Amino acid sequence: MLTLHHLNNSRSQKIVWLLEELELDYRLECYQRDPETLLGPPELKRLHTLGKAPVLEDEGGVVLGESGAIVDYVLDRHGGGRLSIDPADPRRARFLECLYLAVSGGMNPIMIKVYCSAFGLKECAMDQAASAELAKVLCYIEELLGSGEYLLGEDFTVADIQMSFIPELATAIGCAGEHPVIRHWQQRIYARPGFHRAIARGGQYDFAAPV
Ligand SMILES: N[C@@H](CCC(=O)N[C@@H](CS)C(=O)NCC(=O)O)C(=O)O
Repeated sequence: MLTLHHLNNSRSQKIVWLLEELELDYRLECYQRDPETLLGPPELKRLHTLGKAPVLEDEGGVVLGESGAIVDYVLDRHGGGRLSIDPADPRRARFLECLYLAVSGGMNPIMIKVYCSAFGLKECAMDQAASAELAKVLCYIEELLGSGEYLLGEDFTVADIQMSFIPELATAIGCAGEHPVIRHWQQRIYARPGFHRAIARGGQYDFAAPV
């Protein structure tokens, strides 16, 4: 059986959402951030050298500590084609781009801004450059959504789950900008029963907390 190690207020919430959408049987082990340092507990380090959440365990000694890889692994091994775009589908290339953007190009400017803020460097040149990059990513998400329901058109996929953190975190750090199309998409995806089950099981995510 799958075991997901989940830290409160962290990106492991997206994996809870994924597992709930797929209606998989899994064990959820919950950990709390230290209220002062906001770091995860030492137990996470005993599971995986990186010591961060999420960590996913599966039969056969699988222990994965990187959220993007966890998404790929779960879809490959347990997804049965659901929440994905088939490799033969012309939308596959865009789907892959979304998955990578959500964990790299989209998260990088957010993390730079979080660190700038934590180290008293708000509004320094690096912070401003990160704001400009984040604004581009938000414009691109809006462009991808266009007039479609979801990022890949009419099909809700894991790309919507993964990408959902970018505008949420952008809002939390005061860089959301005006993106009505993104707002409508957020309302649509957060109305899903799978999202509500994930919140009930993993807890409400406080996007105002540092990532
Ligand atoms: N690249 C990793 C990053 C994981 C990560 O930074 N997790 C944060 C929560 S969002 C964490 O565990 N922080 C607690 C700590 O560093 O002690 C992934 O996407 O899985």
